[in-house]
Amino acid sequence: MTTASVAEGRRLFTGECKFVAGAATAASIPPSRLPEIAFAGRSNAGKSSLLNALTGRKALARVSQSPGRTRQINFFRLGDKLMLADLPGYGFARASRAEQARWSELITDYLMSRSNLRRVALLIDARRGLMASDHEVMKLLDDMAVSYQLVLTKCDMLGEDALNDVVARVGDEARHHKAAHPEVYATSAVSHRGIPELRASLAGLTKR
Ligand SMILES: Nc1nc2c(ncn2[C@@H]2O[C@H](COP(=O)(O)OP(=O)(O)OP(=O)(O)O)[C@@H](O)[C@H]2O)c(=O)[nH]1
Ligand SMILES: [Mg+2]
Repeated sequence: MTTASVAEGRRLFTGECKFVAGAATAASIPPSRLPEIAFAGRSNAGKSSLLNALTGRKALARVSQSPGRTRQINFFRLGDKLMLADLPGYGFARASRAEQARWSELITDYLMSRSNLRRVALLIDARRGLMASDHEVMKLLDDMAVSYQLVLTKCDMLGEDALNDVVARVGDEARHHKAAHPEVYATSAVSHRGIPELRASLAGLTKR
C-alpha cells in the first residue's frame, strides 16, 4: 500500500457520488458498463455503514435500526469511474422461506448478469466471525467464480487480541476458498480503521 494509492482511493471515494437506482427485481437492475464492486453480508453486518464511511457521507446508504431492512440492491456511481452495489442482507433469522428464495434469485441473477463486476466485498461482523449463512454465500461465490474479499466490520467493538484472533481465523478460511482473495481487511465505520486501505485496494480494481 503506497501513499499514492491511498490518496487515489480517497479521491475516488470522496469525490462525486450519486444514487443511481434501487432494484428489487432482476429486471430493474440498471445496465452499466462501469467497473463495479458489490457489498454483501448478513443483515446487520454493517454494509450501509461501511458504504457511508468509504464515501465519507453521513447518509448515502440508509443505516438500519432493525436488521434486514435493505431489501433491494442499491446502486451508487462514483463519478464515471466505479459503480457500488449495496446488496440486501442475508441470514436474517426472521426472514420467511419466500423472502430467502427471493434473495437467492435476485443475487444469483445479479451475479450471473454482471460482467463488469470486479469484486464482491463480503462483510463479516468481527464480533461474530463466519456463520453458517456466510459459508453458504462463500460457496455460491466460489461456484460462480466471482472474486470476493472478506472485510471485517465493527472492529472498534473488539480489543486488539480478539481482533487479531478473528483476522487470523477468517484469513485461514479465506485461503481455503478458491474465489476468495487471501487478504482480510479489518474495518470500522466508527473509528474509520482500515477505511483508507480498503479504498486504495478497491480503487486499484478500476484499472483492470
Ligand atoms: N460500533 C459499530 N457499529 C456499527 C459499525 N457499522 C455498523 N454498525 C451498526 O450496526 C447496525 C447495522 O448497520 P447497517 O450499516 O445498517 O448494516 P447493514 O448490513 O446495512 O444492515 P441491513 O441493510 O439491514 O442488512 C447499525 O446499528 C450500525 O450503527 C461499526 O463499524 N462499528
Ligand atoms: Mg443496509
